[in-house]
Amino acid sequence: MDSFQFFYGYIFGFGLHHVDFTNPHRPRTPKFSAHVYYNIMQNNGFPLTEDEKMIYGEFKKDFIWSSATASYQIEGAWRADGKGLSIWDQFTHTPGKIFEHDTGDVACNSYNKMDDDIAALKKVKVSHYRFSVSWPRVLPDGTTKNINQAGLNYYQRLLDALLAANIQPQVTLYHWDLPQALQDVGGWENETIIERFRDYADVLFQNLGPKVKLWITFNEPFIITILGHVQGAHAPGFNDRPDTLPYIVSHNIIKAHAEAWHVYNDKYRASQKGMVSITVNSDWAEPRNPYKQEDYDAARSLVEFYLGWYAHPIFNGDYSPVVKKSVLEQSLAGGLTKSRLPEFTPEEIKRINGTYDYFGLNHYCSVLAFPVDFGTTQHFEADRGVVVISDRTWLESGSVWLRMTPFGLRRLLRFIKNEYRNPPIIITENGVSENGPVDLNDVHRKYFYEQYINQVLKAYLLDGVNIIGYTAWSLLDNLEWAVGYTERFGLFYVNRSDPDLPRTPKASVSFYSSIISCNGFPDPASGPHECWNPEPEATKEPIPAINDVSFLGLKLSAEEAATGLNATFALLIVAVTGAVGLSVGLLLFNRRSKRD
Ligand code: GBH
Repeated sequence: MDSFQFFYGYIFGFGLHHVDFTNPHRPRTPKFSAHVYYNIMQNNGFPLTEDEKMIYGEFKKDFIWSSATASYQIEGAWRADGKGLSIWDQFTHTPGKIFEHDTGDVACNSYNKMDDDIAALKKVKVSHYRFSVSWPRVLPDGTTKNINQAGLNYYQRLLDALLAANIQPQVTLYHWDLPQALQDVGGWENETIIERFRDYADVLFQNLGPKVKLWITFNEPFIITILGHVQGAHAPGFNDRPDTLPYIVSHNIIKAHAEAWHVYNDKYRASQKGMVSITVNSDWAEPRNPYKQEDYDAARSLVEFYLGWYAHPIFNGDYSPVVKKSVLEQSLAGGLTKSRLPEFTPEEIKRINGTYDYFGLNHYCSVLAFPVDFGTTQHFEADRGVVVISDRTWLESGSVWLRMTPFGLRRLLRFIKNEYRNPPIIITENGVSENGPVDLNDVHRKYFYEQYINQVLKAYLLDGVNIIGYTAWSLLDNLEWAVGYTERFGLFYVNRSDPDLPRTPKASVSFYSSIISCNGFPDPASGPHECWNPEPEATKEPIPAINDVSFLGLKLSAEEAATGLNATFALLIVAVTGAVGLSVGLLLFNRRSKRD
């Protein structure tokens, strides 16, 4: 318990119990650590929780194993062969929008390096490849008045190369690069975009459809809406009407999706026999305080506003009751006479409902939610009324927003099963980043894929979720939107200081590839299994020189510091400065062992 600490008196409390020294009775209250310690004793150690335990088994036969990219993030060739400009060309060339002024002008130069990309896919042994079509590459001004044959040819060649490699294409129509010409007339805010998108979809179905069985209309309508039209962190960069714009934009996107689905259904399904759907993204949310009903409601609201916003009209019909109620109440609170959420007519509800052939899901992480009352503020955030934080024990990644939370994926999959009547689900993105120095031995990514994919297996085998595919984001390190090339999600490292932009596999490639070959996780107890064959470590890149270490005014290179006398050196500084010195000594020692 907290007690007298000699020189420090009562200011430091070392106790498992808090003692109130202002109270003559000196009451003791257990701290959180007391509960933690109690559990350690009860368990006589640290057994894995149910969430953490691996299970073994296989996915469905003919499971879709894929990896994904998007046109603006990899293609480059931003003005080649008649391509029109997109809102991302415009946005990245606007000063102050992108970290270090990075652009997609060259990106991974995939427009000219198709063979390298196919070789990479073959190495991973995926059955599918998810890529997106650049709308302005095919229709430079966004309309069908002018079809750019050179652009179509590029995608034709890509499809042929994939099929020749026995890799099935999964094609996204819209991964955020809207033709600038359409933005100039209002973009997603102008409802004529619905027709434009339908016509664009028609061109792709007609020209590429004979070679494509899997289509995705929109990638992440939530991000298009919120980052593009509320926060302004993504193109087109609007943040001036957070009360109305998100609802107008989303309304048009949902209708555009439905029209594209109907075109396929009416004109192409019979001959092409493919599947068309939308990919929504969502975090999973847990209550910040598991003892508070309000926090459960906030967690629910977060997910309803994330994927429910789009999935409810498409899978169940009309906007979700939670979304309708929240926007209406906040609108009325702000003195309006009706909701800022537009209404679908009964005919529209019918036309949109059921426009799916599977459920496309992008998922990265979970958050902890709690409610916040924003008063009468007229803003999307206030309508949702939720704020989120992370649990600080969740492992970090190369992106601040992404903490490793494998358990959340299984819960989200169960949510989708229960909410939308057990549709077939394809995970169309899931992955993790790193930033900073290059290390091809990406243990964090192996861990991420192992843990997340194992949760997907649990959802399938234990919860009966109808999961038919999984897609790793991303095949290549690429332009990570507003943060440029700093956050690297690739299975392959792309060396940007080499003008040839070579792709080098990270260690996670052979690991993911093993999961694919085994179609899941074989039980090591019944092994060894031929399919399970991850390479022990990636090809070693020479590690960039370690910076000089400055300590107590001494300039030491790590090499010098480490040579000969790790122990002595560490001890020496320990003698001088105590604990701080010890950690520096250990740091240098660690670096040395890593280099060995
Ligand atoms: C997906 O978006 C995208 O489909 C894909 O293109 C992208 O590369 C990938 O995930 C990784 O981000 O910096 O705090 O403003 C997922 C949604 C959009 C979440 C960008 C993070 C930036 C948050 N992501 N967002 S912040």
